[in-house]
Amino acid sequence: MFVQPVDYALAIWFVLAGLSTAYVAWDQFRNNPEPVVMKWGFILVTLYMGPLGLLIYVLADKEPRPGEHEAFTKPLWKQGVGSTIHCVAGDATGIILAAAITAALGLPMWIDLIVEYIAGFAFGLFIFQSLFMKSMMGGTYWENVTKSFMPEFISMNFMMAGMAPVMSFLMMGSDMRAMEPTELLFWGVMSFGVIVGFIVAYPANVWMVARGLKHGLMTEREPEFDKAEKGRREHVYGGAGAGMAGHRHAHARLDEHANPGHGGPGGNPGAGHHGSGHGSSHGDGGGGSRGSHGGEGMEPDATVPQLAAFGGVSVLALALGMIAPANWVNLTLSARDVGGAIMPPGMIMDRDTPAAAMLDMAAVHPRLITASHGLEVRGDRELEARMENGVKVFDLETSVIRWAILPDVKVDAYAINGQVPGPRLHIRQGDRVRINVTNRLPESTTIHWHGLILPNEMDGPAEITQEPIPPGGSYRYEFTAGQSGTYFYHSHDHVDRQQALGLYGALIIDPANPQDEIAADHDYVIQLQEWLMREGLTFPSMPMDGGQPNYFTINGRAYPSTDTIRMKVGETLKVRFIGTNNGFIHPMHIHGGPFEVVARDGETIPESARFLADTVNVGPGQRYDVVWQARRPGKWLIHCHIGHHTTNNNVEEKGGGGLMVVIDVQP
Ligand SMILES: [Cu+2]
Repeated sequence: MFVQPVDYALAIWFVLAGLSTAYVAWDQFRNNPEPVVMKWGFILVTLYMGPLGLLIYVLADKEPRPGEHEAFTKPLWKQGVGSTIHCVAGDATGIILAAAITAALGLPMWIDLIVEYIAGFAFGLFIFQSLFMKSMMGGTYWENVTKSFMPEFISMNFMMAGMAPVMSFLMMGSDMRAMEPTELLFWGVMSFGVIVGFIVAYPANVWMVARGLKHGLMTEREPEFDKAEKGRREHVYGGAGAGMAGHRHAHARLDEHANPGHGGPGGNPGAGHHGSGHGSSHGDGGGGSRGSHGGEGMEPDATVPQLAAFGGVSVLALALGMIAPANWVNLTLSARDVGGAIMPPGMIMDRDTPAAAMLDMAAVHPRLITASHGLEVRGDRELEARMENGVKVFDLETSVIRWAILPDVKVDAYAINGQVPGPRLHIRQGDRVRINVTNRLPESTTIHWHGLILPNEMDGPAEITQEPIPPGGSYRYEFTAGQSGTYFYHSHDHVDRQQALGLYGALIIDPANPQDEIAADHDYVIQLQEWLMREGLTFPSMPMDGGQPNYFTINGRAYPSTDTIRMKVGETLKVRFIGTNNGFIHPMHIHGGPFEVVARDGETIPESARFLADTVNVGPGQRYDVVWQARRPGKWLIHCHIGHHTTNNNVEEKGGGGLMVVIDVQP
C-alpha cells in the first residue's frame, strides 16, 4: 500500500479528513441548529472532501455565534453550498459505493461509470433527497420523488460530469492501483473526484436555489433553546434588531453571569412576543416553526424553457464527462485486468494499450521481494554441479529480490538463485546436464538455452515447446552439450519483462579438447543490462516512450561499482561479451589498442578470419570473445560507446557510470 510518495501524502490527507469530519460531526450535533439531514450531509461531504469540506462548513454553515445561523446562512452563495451538499452527500455516496463494488467485481471502467451514475442518482433521489428530506418538505414519499426529480437530475448530471473524467484519467492513468478499493489511491481518486464534482455542480445548485427548485441551508432549533436564547437577548437589549456587535457583546455579558456555554435551556423564558421577532429577522420563510424552513413556502418560479435548457446542458456536460476520456484512455479495462500495475512515469497509456501490455510494463511490486542484498553479494557466481549417475545437475530457482547496483541504488529484480545475473553454469563439451528450474516469481516463466543444439522440448519457449512453469511449479531441462564456447540462458516467457528485470545468466562450455581453447592469461565475462528506476520502483526498460532505461549494468553492477580487472603489461585478457541486454545495442569499446575478435556467438573464428577491432556492437543475444593485450601500464577502460550508457541516472560520477570497467595494468 505504501510504495509511492503519493501514498504517504494520501495517508496524511485521510488523517486530516478524519479529524475534519470528527470536528464537523461534533460541532453539528453539539452546536449547529439545522435539520439532521443537513448535519449528516456536511459530515459525509467533509469525509469525502477532507479539510476542504471543513472549510466550506465553517465559511457557509457553522453558526458563528449562537442565534445567528438564520442570518449567517442567508446569502445565496451559502444557500447554493447547502443545496450542493445535499446533492454531493447523496449522489457521491451512491457513486463511491458503486465504484467499490464494480471494481471488486472486476467490471470494465465504462460499465463502472454507468453503474456509478445510476447508483449515485438513485441514492441521491430515492434515499437522501426523498427519504431523509421528507420531514423537511412535507408530503408523501412519492410526491417528494416527483418534485425532486428534475433538480436532482440536473445536479447529478453536473456532479458526474466533473467526477467521471477525474476517475477515468486518474484510474486509467499510470498507477492502476487507483482501481483497487484496497489501495489508498482509490479513495484518493474518489476524494478528488467528489471535490471536482462539487465545483462543477455548484453553479447549477445556486441557480436552482435562487429559483426555489432546491433547498439551501435551513435552521432548526430546539424549541426551549430557541426561546431561552432569544428571550434573553431581547431582555437585555429590548429588541430583535441588535447588530453583530451587539450580539457579541451580549454573549460576553452573559458569560460573565453564571451561564457559560451559551444558554442551555436553563435561562428565563423571555417575553411572549419573541416568536414574531425571530421570524421577521429571516425573511422568506425562515423561522422557528417547522413548516417554514423553506419547505412548504418554497414556490419554484423557474420557467419550463429555463428548466429544459438547464437540463439539456447538464445532459451534454454529463455525456462529455463520461465519453470524452475514451479518446485518451482505455475504458474497457477493469481493476482485475490490470491488477494494481504501476506504469513508469511518462509511459503513454492510450486507449489502444491493452491490459496485458500494462502488466508486462508494470513496476516490480515491492511487496513481492523476498530478499535484499547489498554490494557484498555478487552475481554470476559459478554454480557447483551435483553429479547424479554421470549427469551434472544444477538447481535454479527464480525469485524477486532487491539488488544493489551501486552503493546507494537498489533495483527490484527478478533473480535466479538470488543473484543478478543468475549463476554461471560452467560445463565441458560433451557433458550431460540436468537443470531443475523452480519458479518463485508471481508469474509464469521458462528458461531458454540460447544457441544450443538440444531436444526441442528442452529449448524453453513458453507455449511453443512447453507449458510455461507456473508460480510455484518446476521443470526439468536435460540435454547433452555438444558445442563449446560462450553461451547464456534467459527467460523465454514474457521476455520483454523478465529478461529486462534480470532473468539471465552465463553458460560457458569448455571445449572437449583443452587445446581448442583460445588461451589468454585472464578471462572476463561481461553481461550487459539496462534498468529503469523511477520513484523508488523498478520497471522493465523498453525501447519506447517512458520505458527508456536510466541505469546500465555489467554483471549486475554499474560503474564505479563494477569490477576492476588487474593485469600486467604483456599479459592477455579474453573478454567474453554476452548480449544479455534485450532492448538495446551496445558498441563495446576497449581503450589502449585493438583487440582480436576470436569467436562470435560461441563459434570460434578460424585463425585466417580473425580480425582486429577496437569496438564491437553487442546486440541482444550476440556474443563476442575478444583477446586484448596489455601494451602499456595504467588504467584502461572497457566501456559502451553510447555516452548515455556510461551515466547513472544521467549523472557521471568518477568519470562515468553504467557500462564501464577499468583494466588496471601494472608495469
Ligand atoms: Cu550501450
